Amino acid sequence: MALISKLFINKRGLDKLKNNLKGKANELLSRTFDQHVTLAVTGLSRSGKTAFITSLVNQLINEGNGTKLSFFDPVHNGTFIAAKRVPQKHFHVPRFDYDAAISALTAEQPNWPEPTHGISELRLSIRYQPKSSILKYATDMATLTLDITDYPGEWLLDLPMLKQTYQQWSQQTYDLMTRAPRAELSKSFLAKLALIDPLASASEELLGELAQEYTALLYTFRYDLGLSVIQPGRFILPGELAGAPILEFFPFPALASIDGNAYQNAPDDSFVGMLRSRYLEYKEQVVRKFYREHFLRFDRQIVLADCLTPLNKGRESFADLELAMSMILQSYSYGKSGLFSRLFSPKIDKLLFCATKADHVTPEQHAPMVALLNQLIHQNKHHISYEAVQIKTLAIAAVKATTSGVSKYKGADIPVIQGQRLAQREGKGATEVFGQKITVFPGAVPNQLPQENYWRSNTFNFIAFAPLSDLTKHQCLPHIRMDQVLQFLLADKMI
Ligand SMILES: Nc1nc2c(ncn2[C@@H]2O[C@H](COP(=O)(O)OP(=O)(O)OP(=O)(O)O)[C@@H](O)[C@H]2O)c(=O)[nH]1
Ligand SMILES: [Mg+2]
Repeated sequence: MALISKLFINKRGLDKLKNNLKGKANELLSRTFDQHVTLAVTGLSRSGKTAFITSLVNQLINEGNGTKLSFFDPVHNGTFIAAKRVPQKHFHVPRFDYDAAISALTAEQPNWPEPTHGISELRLSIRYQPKSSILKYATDMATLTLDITDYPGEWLLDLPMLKQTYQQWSQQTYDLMTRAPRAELSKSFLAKLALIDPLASASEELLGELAQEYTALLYTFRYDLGLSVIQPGRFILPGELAGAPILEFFPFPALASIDGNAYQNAPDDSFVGMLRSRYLEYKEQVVRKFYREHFLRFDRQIVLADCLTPLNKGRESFADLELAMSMILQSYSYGKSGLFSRLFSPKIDKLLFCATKADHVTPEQHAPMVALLNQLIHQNKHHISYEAVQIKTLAIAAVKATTSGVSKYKGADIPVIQGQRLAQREGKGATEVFGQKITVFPGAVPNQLPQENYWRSNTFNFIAFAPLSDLTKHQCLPHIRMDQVLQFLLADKMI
């Protein structure tokens, strides 16, 4: 009897041990197979990065609470379990302030999140039931760790500088500053430069003043004229470099007229010597460093583009967006001839372009929005060969601020949107909400790059809307196609 019970205990013990071991093995296996994705979100200032990340996080952590993610397979198939915020990976990178953003959107008097000025990070841990991958044999529950990075698209505008000498960059910038729409505003700055002997010994004070003037011009180009090509990008979005001398340089156009030898041998303390060394330092310590420390670890990239604001501002603003997009795209130009792949070895495998703020137009305009963004992207296709990178384009609204419907006008049905008007001082951070509710047809979006006749008869009327007023923190934000965003970016990692 004693022997039988001993055997029994042993058998029980053995089973326990086996189960324990199996559990440990499963844990080990699932840890080995746990997925990790580093998602980078970029776009020029005001393109909608903060709203996008806030909505993406909000949709995932509140899944099940009013979520409309029907095109996101893990939710549609019921394999999504839950998502939560966990401490981010890099403690030296500022935290993405989700709480401030969601508080602004869900306040009694709702408002858009404040503009941000640099890089930030946030980590989500997403639990799901593996159904198709090898993981299903090991565990009932797997984790996808998602690192999200927000960084200014302006920083990507600097990539082309890496292949330019200070002389070449000066010339190119000068060409831009002497053409409409920048020429008029640049006149007085360029006149001051014309009085300086580039080889004379530099006054640091004058150099600092002129750098400030150049920076002020860049702010005006961006926020008053609505232009997109701002170089160097850090001058208006310095991040942690605000006030550092590395940001105190500017283009010096007179260089074309000085002798090549004199330029090469210009002493370090001459005007041109000092400008040149700051330019070189900027390329090394700022541009190259950003690509090395951040860009190279991104797995998937979302590029947000607000095409509607430049369309509303007019031809020059739109043409500048075209140029900026082609500069930004150089960072994803992975073909063998691409500048980027010659300098670095990126690993991005999915690239999503989103035309943001789609709730500003009536739904049938979303297809033209996508077509327009595709043209902006593909006009550069002859230099770009996206080897091994999957690309998608979507028209989205991260936080939908309007409702759409149909209205009668002169006996005919016309599509309209309705929302609460917002008066906004772009770029300065201050926003003011008007209570006025309006119903409008904002106009048609051209489905290709607008030609001369479009600008002559342009009736597009972009209206800034306030966020809807009945949003709450623990419910999902209303959106357009954020589920398709999640499907493209994450679904293949959650099978
Ligand atoms: N209606 C609507 N407006 C949006 C949406 N996303 C952004 N906006 C508007 O665009 C503005 C800029 O959005 P942000 O998310 O702050 O843009 P950002 O790219 O983070 O801007 P910076 O931090 O300045 O670089 C907001 O203040 C809103 O007015 C959207 O989905 N719908
Ligand atoms: Mg932001």
